Amino acid sequence: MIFRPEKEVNGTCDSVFPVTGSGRSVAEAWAFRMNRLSKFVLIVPTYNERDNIGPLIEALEEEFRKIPYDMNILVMDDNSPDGTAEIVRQAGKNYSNVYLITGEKQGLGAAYIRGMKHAIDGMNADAVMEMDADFSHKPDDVPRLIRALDEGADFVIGSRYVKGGTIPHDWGLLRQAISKWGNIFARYIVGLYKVHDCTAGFRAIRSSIIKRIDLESLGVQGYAFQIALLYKVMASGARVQEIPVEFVDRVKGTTKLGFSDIREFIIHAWWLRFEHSKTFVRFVVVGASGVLVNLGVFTVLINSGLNKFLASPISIELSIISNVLLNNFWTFSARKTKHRFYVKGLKFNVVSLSVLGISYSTFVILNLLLPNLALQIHQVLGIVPAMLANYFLHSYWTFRSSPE
Ligand SMILES: Nc1nc2c(ncn2[C@@H]2O[C@H](COP(=O)(O)OP(=O)(O)O)[C@@H](O)[C@H]2O)c(=O)[nH]1
Ligand SMILES: [Mg+2]
Repeated sequence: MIFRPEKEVNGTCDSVFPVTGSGRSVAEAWAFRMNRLSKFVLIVPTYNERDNIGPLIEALEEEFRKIPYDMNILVMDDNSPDGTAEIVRQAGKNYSNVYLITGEKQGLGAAYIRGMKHAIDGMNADAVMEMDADFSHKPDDVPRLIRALDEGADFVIGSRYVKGGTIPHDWGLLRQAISKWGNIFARYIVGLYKVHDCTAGFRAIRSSIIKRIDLESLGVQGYAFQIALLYKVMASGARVQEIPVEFVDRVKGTTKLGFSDIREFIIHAWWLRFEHSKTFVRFVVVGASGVLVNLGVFTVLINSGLNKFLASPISIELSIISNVLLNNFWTFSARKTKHRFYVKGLKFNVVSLSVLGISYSTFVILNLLLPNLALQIHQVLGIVPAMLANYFLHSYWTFRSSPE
């Protein structure tokens, strides 16, 4: 259901921006660019935020007075049982730029997808913003995000993990771990390593960028939406910029982040990796061929009477050599690295030796702990940690692309 307040308010906005060095007020400088962006829709998803949403709307309206654009708030409320929607309806009577869409609870991502489609197709927004309702994202940071967009970025992230950005100092270890690991997954599993805060829900995005993407096909319901959207916009070549923000812990209400969101996030991260990464698929194929080389050589060597503690590292070494040759000339062949060949060679050797160490120590430990298992099983189990270490070290160090 879409609610539109009937009362119209004249949307004049007195600028409180200081005068810049050039003698032109920032508001004038912004207005200069009005032909590019003019209508903004700030989307706020809510589920049981009755104590936060009223004050947030007030605080945002206060900020909007400093921004010389057509600023609007679209609250996406999933039929919160606590009556959040009623508070938004009341606010809509005072402010003509407050909109509300209610619906069944399907998750944070589903709410954003519906909200963005309505903002762009139904309200003709030039840009949309994402913002939590719980004051974790400070309303007075909104102008900074808009300005970065205005200055040329396509996708601005209010980031906790760039220099100057912060997370709450009293955040529990579990909450910190979820946030940090979410970003580690997004950066190193999905491959978004150029962005430091991939899971942030404080963003300003040009509508033209979202129009390039089929929101319906993102295939996410919950918090995984943040990485799914970021992945697609980066793949489409959007200019992404992070600006530092202080993330404040909510004072009222409770977090809605649930186990099903975390599960969807992890599965989706791997899905994006598999679906889109030719590199990783090639790496897995090369890895499988390495397993065959490793086990084949190992079996031949022990059958010909060689001591198992010698046969193991020799076969590991041979499989590493075959893997790295294939990875260099096939898996990572498209990567342009600025390093000279000998630097790559040196890095390659360091990685190989550590991987050999990991694989061989696993073999020796398993041999001592579980002497009744077949030797081949010890040898294979040694491959698993080695393969992961091998991929990440080579992908993010040896064969890392140089920045353009
Ligand atoms: N519409 C809608 N909003 C949601 C849903 N889940 C969370 N939210 C809102 O999304 C924002 C972020 O959620 P929050 O619980 O603060 O997550 P956290 O900051 O990661 O702990 C808040 O404004 C929530 O009310 C949902 O399923 N539907
Ligand atoms: Mg929150």
